[in-house]
Amino acid sequence: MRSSLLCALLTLCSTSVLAAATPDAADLYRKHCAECHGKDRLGGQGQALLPGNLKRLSKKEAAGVIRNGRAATQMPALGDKLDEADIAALVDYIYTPLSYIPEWGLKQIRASHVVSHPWGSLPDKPVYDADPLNLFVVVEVGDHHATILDGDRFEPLTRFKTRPYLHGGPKYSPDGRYVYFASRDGWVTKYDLYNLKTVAEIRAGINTRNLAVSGDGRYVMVANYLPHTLVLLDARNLDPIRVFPVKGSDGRSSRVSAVYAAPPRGSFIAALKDIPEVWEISYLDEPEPVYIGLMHDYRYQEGFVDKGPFPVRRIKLDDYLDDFFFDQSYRHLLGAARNGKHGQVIDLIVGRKVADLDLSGMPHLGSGISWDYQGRRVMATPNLKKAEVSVIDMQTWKTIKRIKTLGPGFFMRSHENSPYAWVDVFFGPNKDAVHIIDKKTLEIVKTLRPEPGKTSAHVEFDRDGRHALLSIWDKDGAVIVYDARTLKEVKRLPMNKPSGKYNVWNKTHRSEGTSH
Ligand code: DHE
Repeated sequence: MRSSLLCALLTLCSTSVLAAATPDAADLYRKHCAECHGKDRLGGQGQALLPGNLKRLSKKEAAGVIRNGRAATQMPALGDKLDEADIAALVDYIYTPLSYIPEWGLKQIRASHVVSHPWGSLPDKPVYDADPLNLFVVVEVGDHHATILDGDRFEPLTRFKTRPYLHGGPKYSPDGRYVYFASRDGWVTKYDLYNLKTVAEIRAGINTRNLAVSGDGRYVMVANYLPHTLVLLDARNLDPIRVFPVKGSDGRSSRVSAVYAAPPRGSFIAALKDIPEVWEISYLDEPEPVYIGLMHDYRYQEGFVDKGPFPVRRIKLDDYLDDFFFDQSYRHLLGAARNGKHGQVIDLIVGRKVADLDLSGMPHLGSGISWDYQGRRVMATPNLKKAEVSVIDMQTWKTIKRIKTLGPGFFMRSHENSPYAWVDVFFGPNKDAVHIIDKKTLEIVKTLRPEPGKTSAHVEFDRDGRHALLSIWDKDGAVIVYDARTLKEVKRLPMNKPSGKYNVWNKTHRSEGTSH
């Protein structure tokens, strides 16, 4: 009796010692990671955690991210919840290949397709009397909704449920009638802004970055992290046309950092995350000749890997690209790797790097803007790791000023008709501040704190540049309308964590003060 009790105690003891020595990684993952990265590690609000998607991160760095969080993302520090053994177990877990990764090719994409109102079936006239070109789409990530805002009266026209985890700017058709949203889990939604109705949806990937709409409005291109693909859709009903596997010349595949349309070039430009290449995919019909910039047909230069419809041109680079920006002519692409010390300028006509950029603060180039300063064009970008805005001369590609801010920022915005550029302080104790920079002097002229203690971020101007709209990023948040000249508050609209707002006119006219 006594010996069996002893035996039972010993077993209990050894089990708990064993349990302490070998943490249950799957359980830890379920508790701490699954909500954002998906229960199957295939991504959700956070990226997919699979060996193929973690190629640029060493295991040591991955442990650091789990312990300390990741700058400029929603990844929190878990170091106070997990000990070193837990962290090591989680690292091993996420670097273990899944026994099965679901396929997401044309067949699966087609099977997800829903068309509620086929192309041409709804009236061609707005169902409201507001200016359809001065609407704002406001994405409210707090409860996954979007509000359509009349940009003259600043009154909502409607509010509707979106797919969860929308990320990146929704993109408009060139006439401003339709808006296309992408969610991090791969859904593309097309919404008719005249009839205020969702017209079609399709799941183009498992874990998606963003989408772009061609300059002629005929195509939508979707950039994916998982699978490693670009997906081309017919913009009318979102029918899939082609899946481009993203592979380098050595057969290695890559996530896509982002895709944008370059309307003057008639192409989509995609930056790749795991291969140092930029891809340019022409959407122009053959055999129409294309003359751009230097007046020669770039499609017949060396470098295109195929010459069929939607030919892919590969431009080799020195480094990966996580983020990029175009000049107004779309001849130059300014790009940077998030962990890189320098950015690079790529001339899209000659197809190679032409300059380095002095950018070491992890620039958020996708959020950059440009304007004329003392007779030359400059671009300015916030930095995700440094409390400064970098201002770059776009002729010499030199950084001409570093404007010190109260903390790293995420978004910068202006308008042709405004003397000011607005930049948020997204991170740190001053996350409730937003700076207003005089574009003529490159000095901060005012710092607003619209809602002390709450993150204020992301500004977008109305069509004429007379008002600037700013978000309070909180479940109990708001969009605040400012008079863009006097910098006084005009109106406050309660909203549920409004992440971004997008003005139809400014986006469709490629305003120099906003992203396109
Ligand atoms: Fe974004 C745009 C990448 C984290 C909110 N973000 C973009 C774009 C890219 C990008 C490439 C441009 C796409 C477009 O508009 O077509 N974002 C990244 C990252 O790599 C990063 C740092 C890490 C990640 O998790 O992917 C990142 N982004 C965030 C956030 O944590 C933010 C603040 C909250 C969220 O929703 O996840 C965030 N990103 C946004 C917003 C835009 C955006 C609101 C659109 C800005 C615009 O005005 O166009």
